[in-house]
Amino acid sequence: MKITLVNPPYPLGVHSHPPFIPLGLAYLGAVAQKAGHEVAVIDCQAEKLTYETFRNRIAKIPADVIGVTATTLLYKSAMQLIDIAKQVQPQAVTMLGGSHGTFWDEGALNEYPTLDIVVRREGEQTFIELLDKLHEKSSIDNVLGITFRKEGKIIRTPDRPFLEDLDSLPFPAHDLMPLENLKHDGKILFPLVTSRGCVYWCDFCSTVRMFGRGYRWRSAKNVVDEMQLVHDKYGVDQVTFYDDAFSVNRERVMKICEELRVRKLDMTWDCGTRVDMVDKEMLKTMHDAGCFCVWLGVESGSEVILGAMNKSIKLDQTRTAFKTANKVGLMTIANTVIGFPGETEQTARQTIRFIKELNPDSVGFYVATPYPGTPMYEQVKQKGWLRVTDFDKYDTANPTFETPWLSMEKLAQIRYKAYQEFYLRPGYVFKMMRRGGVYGKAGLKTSAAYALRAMHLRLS
Ligand code: B12
Ligand code: SF4
Repeated sequence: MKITLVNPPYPLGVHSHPPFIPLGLAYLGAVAQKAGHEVAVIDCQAEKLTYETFRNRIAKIPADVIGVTATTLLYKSAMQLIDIAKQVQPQAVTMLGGSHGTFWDEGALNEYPTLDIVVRREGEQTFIELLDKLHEKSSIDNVLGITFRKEGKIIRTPDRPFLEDLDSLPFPAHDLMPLENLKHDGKILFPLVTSRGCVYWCDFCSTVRMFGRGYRWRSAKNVVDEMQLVHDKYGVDQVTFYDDAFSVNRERVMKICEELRVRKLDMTWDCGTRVDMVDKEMLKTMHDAGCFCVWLGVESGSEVILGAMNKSIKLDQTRTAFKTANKVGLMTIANTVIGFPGETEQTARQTIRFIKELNPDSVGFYVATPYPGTPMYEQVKQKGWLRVTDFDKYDTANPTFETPWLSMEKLAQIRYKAYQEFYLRPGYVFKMMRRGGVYGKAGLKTSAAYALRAMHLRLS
């Protein structure tokens, strides 16, 4: 069968990121190719396509199946593409997958008659089984993990059990991607996902509900084989790990580092994990094996809010993780969530103070956003706090709900002040000057942008 997989563009006017290889589509492309299908990918972000230019592009690729991926932020954009695809190629079966459709399956099918099937959660096995059934023109009623329309009704089949052996997956089909358009400073940053799922259950997190409460991982050999492949095939010397919690299995991390050492694979990499899942020996081993930066989930500087989030960490664990990472020479990036239900101006200020104390190399102050499928979404809806229902605005830069303790306006101000206070500290500027290189420059650029904005506001 002929399959076209599509990464939608960002909605206009939202905070967008530079394009990266959409790994979900790269995995789906790989398994579909392995099963003998012909696959094309249209990456609207990398190719800078608008809805109109997408119409021309999709018209030129006849397809039996057109599958679009979407997070919540990209949902409406994805659905516009599905509308266009159905107009241009009415014979094609349209599918939606990803972290929004998984929890908005009935909503999507009700809102968009041009959508045929939603694939929920982890997609590889479901996709291949669906393609088989569609190819044979047989019933899809027994395919696990899908939601679809049948005789005017919406049918949801039971969830599919998660794939146990992640090593059985082929490597992502990078060659399907418009790699030339994915270069940053002349280089492509290849992402790897080496584990799926998480052992925790934070109330704001959509990913653990997508990939399950349980940690599944690829073997060290399989991970390093993929690193070796991108190194040898594309000549790259840096990769990034997209895992939510890279170091849940400490022994595996140590084995990955050992495998890199034995193969003398000289590559740099970064990864993200939890502050309670690192220790000095492991961080030092990671550093010696090419890791230059760890992203750590700090989330809040208030233990009350951490408790409300169900994050299961203590501030002292965070302090120790940052100190240790710095000591072994790793750069650190802190992620925080502000405006979680229960947050007050005072607890938000505690977070800002805490971040300044930790003194990471970079920080993200993400506004708590109620993604469908999470307990936070249910709570916000049930309490009547939700103010913004347009998913185009769910970019974590802008508030979407307000609580009795914090208004949306105040939260937006706090977020701006948080960045300003962090990046305008002389200590930070000196640290970035000392660091130099690409990362030092990036830090200084951010500081300069906040300084200019502050001057502009003062003058206007
Ligand atoms: C890396 C990453 C990023 C990167 C790169 C994104 C990219 N282009 O790949 C950057 C930094 C740009 C980013 C930005 C954002 N991200 Co982000 N990101 C991730 C992360 C950690 C990994 C993504 C990934 O590659 N996963 C691995 C692949 C294999 O999974 P997948 O894409 O979901 O695909 C599988 C299934 O969903 C399904 N599937 C997906 N699409 C389709 C399509 C079809 C047709 C079918 C059949 C199946 C199918 O099959 C795939 C294979 O199993 C995820 C968390 C996670 N573990 O997934 C968060 C995550 C996707 N991000 C999230 C968020 C909130 C954001 C931002 C809004 C804000 C932010 N704080 O940065 C922006 C929005 C960007 C956007 N494009 O929408 C949330 C999304 C929640 C939601 N409901 O929308 C997640 C789930 C994190 C979380 N903790 O909840 N992100
Ligand atoms: S630790 Fe991270 S991945 Fe795990 S549930 Fe919490 S936010 Fe999600």
